[in-house]
Amino acid sequence: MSIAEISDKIKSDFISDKAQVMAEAVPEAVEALRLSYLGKKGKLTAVMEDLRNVSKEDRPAAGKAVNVVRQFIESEIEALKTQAKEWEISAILRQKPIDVTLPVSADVNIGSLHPVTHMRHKLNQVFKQLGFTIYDGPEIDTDFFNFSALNIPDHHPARDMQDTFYLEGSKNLLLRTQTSNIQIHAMLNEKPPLRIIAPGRVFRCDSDMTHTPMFHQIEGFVVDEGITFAHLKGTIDAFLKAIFGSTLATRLRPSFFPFVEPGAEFDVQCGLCHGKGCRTCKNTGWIEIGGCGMIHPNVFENVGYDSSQYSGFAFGFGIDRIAMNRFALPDLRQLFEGDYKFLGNFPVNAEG
Ligand code: 2NL
Repeated sequence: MSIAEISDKIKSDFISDKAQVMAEAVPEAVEALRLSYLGKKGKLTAVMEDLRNVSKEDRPAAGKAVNVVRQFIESEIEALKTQAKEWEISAILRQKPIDVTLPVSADVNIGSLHPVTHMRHKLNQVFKQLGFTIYDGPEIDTDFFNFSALNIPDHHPARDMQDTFYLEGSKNLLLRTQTSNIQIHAMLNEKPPLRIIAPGRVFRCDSDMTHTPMFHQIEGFVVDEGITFAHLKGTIDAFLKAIFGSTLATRLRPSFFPFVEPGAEFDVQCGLCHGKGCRTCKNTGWIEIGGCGMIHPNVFENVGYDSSQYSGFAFGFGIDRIAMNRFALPDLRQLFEGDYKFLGNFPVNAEG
């Protein structure tokens, strides 16, 4: 046989050997195939060596024939190597199937809600159940929405620079000192009947163990025909029992706020001593929560509501203080220092 004929024979042998390898689909078979054709003792290597024995005039044609087959086999082997990598991966997958239904490792730190966020969610949920809608408003507002509309007189101490953050160079723009500004916006935008809560950040020039310059508040109000103090009392009692526990008593004490008449402060029985008196309630048996009252007719007038047709009640309290009480925190400021180690002590998630 001539070199060209031998080369052709090797090529057709290779094609059937390759088919065999493809059928086996084992990565090692590819290397074995390569060695048996292109290795030191390979079939094609042997033919290349035989070229030396071919006469000078026939050698170029014979060499060309061998080379064509060699290039063919080399490129086929390269393609098989790529294929072998896939076989390798499928072999691994067959050996160790990955169970995608397994739970994530227990020591992954998924974090938790900030105590104030948790409390805010909880309060929103309770008030939603009582039929309230959540309303939002601006943290920077004008004197009208924060003070005048609320019947706070021009020379009230709350308007003092020492208590309120005014924007630089402004006597009119300020950081709201309570979320009541939201209620004024709501009353100007909507018509009664209204049942709204306004949660948000508020700002006051104050900082010590029990005061931070920024804190969180919820104010709520109801406006309709025939709203009485009894509705106020029932609502306060219902939400305090939902947050602090249904076995604790609640009470109202007469108090004064310019935006309500009559006004009151509300307390819940101390959950630690059940009213007996302890350090947390300073031996009074009660925890002070917030203020409330019947909306002052002047406030209605300021937003264009007819106070002979409508009446309403309003209330306000700090979210942070409630979080402090529920989580037994000694220092309010800890809530806003952003210390991961501290916050990690309160592993509450969205379900509470
Ligand atoms: C507090 C203050 C109170 C209100 C808030 C209110 C809002 C409007 C009209 C009338 Cl728009 N009143 N809010 C009323 C009484 C007390 O609480 O945060 N005390 C701790």
